[in-house]
Amino acid sequence: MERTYVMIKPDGVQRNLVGEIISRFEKKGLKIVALKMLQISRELADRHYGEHKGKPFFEPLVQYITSGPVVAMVLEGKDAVTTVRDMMGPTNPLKAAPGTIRGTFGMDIGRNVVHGSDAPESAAREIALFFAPEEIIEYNKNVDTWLY
Ligand code: FUP
Repeated sequence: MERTYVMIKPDGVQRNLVGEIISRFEKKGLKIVALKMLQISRELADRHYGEHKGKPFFEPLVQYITSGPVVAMVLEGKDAVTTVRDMMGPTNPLKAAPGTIRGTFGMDIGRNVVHGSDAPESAAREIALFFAPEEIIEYNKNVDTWLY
């Protein structure tokens, strides 16, 4: 099963959307295998968003992501990376279809509520950046497989 890194950003926490967003992923059938709240340090933000260093939006992005607590999680399921990306909608919430998380809850590219890894390789990197191996829990759900 594929895993992806998902993070409810500071605006999502401030706006009381934590339960709503996690609930969407749970109802879809993705399995939560790690979950925690944390305050991102400047150093961690630099590492997480390293690919954007030097871009004009980098500094505001780091300011934003370190501005308050985030809720970090690892989700597991079939095509988890793409499934989460489709559920979030594109980076710019104004371009995101109604019904997606960003399309439903966002107005500003710099306050886009949620993060999800963009490829299995970045998922592996981001999971390792935010979680120690022992924080990721392997467990079975006691339902028939078709119930997820
Ligand atoms: P995404 O994978 O959808 O999170 O998007 P990117 O990795 O391209 O961008 C990471 C974050 O940088 C976005 F969530 C928001 C921010 N960003 C801007 O503020 N302005 C831009 O033009 C592009 C990205």
